[in-house]
Amino acid sequence: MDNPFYSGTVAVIGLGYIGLPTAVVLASRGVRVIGVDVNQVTVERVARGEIPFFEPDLQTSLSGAVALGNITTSLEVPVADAYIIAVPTPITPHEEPDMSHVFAAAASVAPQLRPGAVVVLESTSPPGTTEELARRLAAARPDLTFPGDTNDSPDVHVAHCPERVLPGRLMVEMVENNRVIGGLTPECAERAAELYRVFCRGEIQLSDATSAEMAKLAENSYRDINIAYANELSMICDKLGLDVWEIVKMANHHPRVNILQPGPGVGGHCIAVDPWFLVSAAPEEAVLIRTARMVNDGKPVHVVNQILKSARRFREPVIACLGLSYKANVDDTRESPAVEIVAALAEQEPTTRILVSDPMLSKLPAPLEGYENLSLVKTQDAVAAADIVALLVDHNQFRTLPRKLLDGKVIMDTRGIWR
Ligand code: SAJ
Repeated sequence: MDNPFYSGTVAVIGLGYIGLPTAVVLASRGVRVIGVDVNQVTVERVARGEIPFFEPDLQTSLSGAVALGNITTSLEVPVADAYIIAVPTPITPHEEPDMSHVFAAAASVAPQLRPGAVVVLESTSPPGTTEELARRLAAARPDLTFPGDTNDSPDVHVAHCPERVLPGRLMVEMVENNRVIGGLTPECAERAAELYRVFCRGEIQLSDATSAEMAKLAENSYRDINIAYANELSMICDKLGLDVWEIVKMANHHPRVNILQPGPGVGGHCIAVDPWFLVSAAPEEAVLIRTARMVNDGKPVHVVNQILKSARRFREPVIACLGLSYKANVDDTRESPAVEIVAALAEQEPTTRILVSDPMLSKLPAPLEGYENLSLVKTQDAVAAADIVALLVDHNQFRTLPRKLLDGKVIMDTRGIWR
């Protein structure tokens, strides 16, 4: 209990998929947390103890933290002992990193800094971002010392601590995963590590900020490349009339082979985005990384073409699309290949009825609104009315669907769960 952060205040900037669980975990350990977001609805809902998105165990933990009085929310960045920046780092339409949210957060943190403060960037960022963040803070606060300004301990410590948690297992992995913490100086890394030791039971590896940024990008690019390999195999198998799931299962019996699962494409706000940061940082060198992105981005088009090929066998085909989220058992539809596939079908076949079902969603996501041939219905109704059933997400509810409902239908199982 000698950790200074137990008696301090931590501001978490960004109450999204990473910031909110981080704020909740800190608050449930007794730290006073102020969650900051630019979205007024989020700020109000979290203050009332309501989660803005589904994640197992998040609701219980948030309710507990609110009841303890350890978490409050604000639209403004307060004065705090530590600041964790967990804001989105998307890509532009030209696949360049868009760091505007990080630098806007830095601009709002700067006026509140006091000597002794720690600033941690959690958002996945291109190499060099944490250094740039510190430069901007220093420019805004010439009255304070920053890492590199002095041989003594600076007034403000700055570090990068990339998140590694898997949506669907956030609350478990937040506590149990090992973490990398890269400081602008070793002392910065150590100060930030102190903060994360409040809740992190995994090993904390200390490094420099740019190496920590690079390590995170290497992790997500590694996964993207491996999924691309599975997706490329699936397209080769489609061409050759082979069962890719059987092939992957056989190949994985080799002691040093572990091929991932093919799917309809790669979605989410991490794997489909982060590798582009490396492509942007080293365009000539990142050949494999760019190619993997293109293979995975090409997979939804392949699935659409397969569905349309089957649809031509019917005079007035009805297509059921099961699942819209980017992966199983989450309600997040960001960069979802399923959404892309359904939108392309609705667009390309305006007279074909498309019935969509996702037990995790109560309404169609924005990109699918306004199509007259598209409706969100119950799974069993969608399947019963359909000629073609396209399984796009491997939600548990779809795994347990009675198989006899599928009799006589053309099945396009992009996740291989009904084999
Ligand atoms: N997918 C496949 N086949 C597979 C595995 C995944 O098609 O065998 C697809 C999923 O359906 C989904 C996409 O890939 O569309 C990404 O899903 P995921 O479960 O692989 O990863 P995310 O995006 O939910 O979380 C990743 C994780 N990174 C790694 O596993 C290296 C997580 O640890 C990170 O914290 C997260 O990105 C992040 O925020 O960076």
